[in-house]
Formats: sequence, C-alpha cells, structure tokens
Amino acid sequence: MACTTLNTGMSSVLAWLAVILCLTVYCVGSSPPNFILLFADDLGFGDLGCFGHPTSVTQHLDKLAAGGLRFTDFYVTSPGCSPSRASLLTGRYQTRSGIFPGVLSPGSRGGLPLNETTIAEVLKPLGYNTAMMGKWHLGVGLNGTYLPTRQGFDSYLGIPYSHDQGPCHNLTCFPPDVKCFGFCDRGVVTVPLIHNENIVQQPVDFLNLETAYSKFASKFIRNSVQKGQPFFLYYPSHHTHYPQFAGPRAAGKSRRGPFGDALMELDLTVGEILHTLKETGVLNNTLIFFTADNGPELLRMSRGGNAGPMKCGKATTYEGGIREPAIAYWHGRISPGVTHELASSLDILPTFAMLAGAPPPKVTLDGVDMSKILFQQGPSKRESMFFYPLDPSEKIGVYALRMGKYKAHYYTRGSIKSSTTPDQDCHETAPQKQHDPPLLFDLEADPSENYSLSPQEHPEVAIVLKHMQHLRDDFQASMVFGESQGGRGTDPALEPCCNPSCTPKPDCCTC
Ligand code: CSN
Ligand code: MG
Repeated sequence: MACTTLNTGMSSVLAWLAVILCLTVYCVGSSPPNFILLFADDLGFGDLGCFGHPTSVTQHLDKLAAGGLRFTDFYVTSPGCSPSRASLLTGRYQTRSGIFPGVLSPGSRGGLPLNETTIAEVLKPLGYNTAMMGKWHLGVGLNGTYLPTRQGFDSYLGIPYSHDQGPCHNLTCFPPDVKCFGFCDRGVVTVPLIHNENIVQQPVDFLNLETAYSKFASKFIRNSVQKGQPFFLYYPSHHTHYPQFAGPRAAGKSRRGPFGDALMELDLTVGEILHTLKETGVLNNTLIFFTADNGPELLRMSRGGNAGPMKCGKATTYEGGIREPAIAYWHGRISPGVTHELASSLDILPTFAMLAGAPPPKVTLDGVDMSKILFQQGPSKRESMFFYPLDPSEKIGVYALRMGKYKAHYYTRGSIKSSTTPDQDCHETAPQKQHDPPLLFDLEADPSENYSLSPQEHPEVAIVLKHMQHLRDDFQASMVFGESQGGRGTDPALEPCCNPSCTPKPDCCTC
C-alpha cells in the first residue's frame, strides 16, 4: 500500500530512495510478524516438562521449547498477578502505573490507567489485528472503563480476574459431581464471561472455557490471515491458578493430579493454536512467547505449582516468586537452544515493537529490546532487575536486586501464599526483615539462595555490594510512583453484573 502511494505520487530523488527502501523492507522482505503471547497463572519455574518436572504433561509447550529458545534467567517484576501483568503489557515497573498494593478485586475502582501504553496499543497503528482471551486482572471499573478493549485490544473473550475471586461453589471437577478442593470468595458476584465489553455468561462455564478460547483463537487467526492483517494474540490462561480444575479433555488425565490436569488443559489450547498457525500457513511468520505471571502458590501444597530449585514461591521476592520459565519460538528464525541471559517480561513490549517496526512509546520504559538474545546475536542489554514486594512503598523501596549473576536482598518477607513447604523463610510467620549488609547470593553457583556470600570468605562481596548500592540508589531516585490503583478502594456496585439493576445483589447476578 505504502509503496504504491509513494510510487505514483512523488518524483524527487528522495522519494525514489524511499520507494527503494520501502520495496526492500516491506514488499520484498516479509510482512510484519505475528505475535502470540502465552501467559500462565501462578506457574513455577519447575512446572513444565521442559523445565524438569517429572510428571507434568506439557507436550506442546515442550515442543516449543525443543524447537525454540528456553530461558533460564527470565524474571517477572512482581510475585503477584495484577502488577506482573501491568509490567508485561506496558514494559514498565508496576510502581509507575500504580498497580499496587496487592491485586485488583471484582469491585475495584482502579485499573491499569488508560494513559499507559500497552503492547496492543503499540502494534495497533501498524495495522495489527489485536485480541485477548483469558484472565485480564487489570481492572473493570465503571461501565468497563478498564477492560482490554479500552487498552488496544480489538476483541476480548475472558474472565476479568481470578476464578477464586467469586463464589466458586459451582465449580466442579470431572467427573462433574466431584467438588473442587479449597475455598473461594463469598459475598461477591460469580465470575462472569466477558465478550468485548458485554457479560455473555454469569457464572462462566469454567469446564468449557478453554474450549471456547481454542475456538476464539482459531477464528481470530483465520480472520486476520484472510484479511492479510498481521496479528497479536494475548492469551493469559486462568490455569494454573487455584482452585485447580480442568475440562473433560484433561480432567483426571495427568499423573500429577488436579494441578497437572489444569496445566495439561492449558497445554492443549497451546497445541490448538499451533495447529491453526500451521493450517493457515503463518507459522514461519509468527513469534510465540510463553511465560507466567508469578511463582507457585505453595499454600495449596501438591495442588499448587512447583518452583523447582528456586526458593519459596508466590508473593515473595525470593527466586521462586519471580523467576519464571520462558520460551521464545519462531519457526525458521529462532534457533533451538537455551539462553542464560538475563531477561524480563518488561522486555517483551520493546522487542515486539522493534520486530514490528513500531516506535516505542514515548514514556519511561524499563524494558529493553531482547531481539539479540532471541537471534543469538549478542548478550542481553539488561544488566539488572529490581524487585518490589506486593505492597511497594517509596520509603522502603526495592526488596531485592539482581545484577549479573548476583542477587542482593535488602529486605525479605514470607507470605501466606508461600507457606507449607519446610522452608520457614517462605512462611507468613517470617516478618519483613531488613538486611544490612544485604544478603548476597551468586545465583549461577547457588540458584536456590541457600548460601549467602560472607565478606570474610569472598573478598569481592564488598565491591559487588557497593556497585549494587549505586544501581539501587540511581533506580530509586528516578522511580516515580503512580497513583495507587488499589488505594482507590472497592465499591460493590462496580462488581460486574449481567443484570445490573437486579436485587438482591450479588445473588441476582445470574444469567
Ligand atoms: S493472583 O491470586 O490474582 O493470581 O495474584 O486470586 O494476593 O490477595 C491473589 N491476593 C486472590 C490472588 C487474592 C487471588 C490474591
Ligand atoms: Mg497469578
């Protein structure tokens, strides 16, 4: 399109140069790539077959890993859901967008501020078709103010928050008369299924939700290909968040029990997306990226995820809370292998923007382009990674910092979400503790954070800590906290209800 316009409308030398450039980049070269961003929920470093779990059934994700790039040192910005997702979609630490403290609730007044630029909004001006299916958890607000359709997604099918944030007594496992394990929130509306901005089912039929996603993805990909549009599909599944369940295709099918079944069902949807990409002939022009929002909810014992060799899990800034499995797959473009380069969910927006040829948003970005890692063309541009707790404060600042192979803990704290394993440091009973000097670990030699380096035995400790202190000071001096969205509170009237004027709520919100 751009070529014809230039060709017919201009005759100066400059214009001809532009034509030649255009012909090389767009007309002769390939069209902009498609992006598929797969995001699991509360999934640990050790949960996938390709990351060493002995009984997980993740054949499709394992295939992506075998044919793509597997990251060993990939981090999210937060050990909790909403903040981690805010960073993923904006390339910015959650403190800037205000997605704290904790996670958003069904009746939250707040959400991801509309002036934040998401990956979808970066790609939209280039003519991308954008869609999301899955768990949003970045706000609903009055009349759907904060839904994905207001943040650059042309279409959306999914649930607005976690499935335990509603009375899940209707959630049954397979066979259908078996109740799922555990408790969910009472006194709020049942979890709705939202299509674009409309509630199409309440309560959502969880056992058929993954099947609905598969159909949605297939239709979206086929439509985009038919229209000759590049596309971006964001698929953050409700799996493998507590309470665990699976639809009939996966329930009772894994060796690992309810968690394994849920993971298997997620993996089946991944397989169906891959199948559609192959059928429509766009697999070679599609970058697929997989990771997860935060570490395992160890509170759920064998029904929670597994952090593998990493310490603790969800809601802690130990490695188990924030280091995630990640896979980048692009058939014919990314060589199979493993990378130990430092990378983050923050880097996905700049990387997709670069590959699409989109200018990065004119905001303070914390992410860096990681395409050199993907194509094995050089080291990471990322030198460090900062970690805040789920309730970050400007006064306390970052809890931990990774720089190169080192990680320093300035503060540590356990969490109810990471209770139940034998490691007492992970538990709710481990209060916030300041470390001065900080605990320092060499994560290459000791990824489990078992042996803090003592200055007596390791003369480099003082120098490393000094360097890290500078990094931390500079980072904190430049960090501007956004308005706390969690701080805006909740209003029961904002809970999504398919029958808005009914009484008595929340029970009448059933359609
Ligand atoms: S999360 O899990 O949304 O995946 O982070 O479903 O921290 O209070 C976390 N929380 C409900 C949850 C509450 C969740 C919390
Ligand atoms: Mg989560």
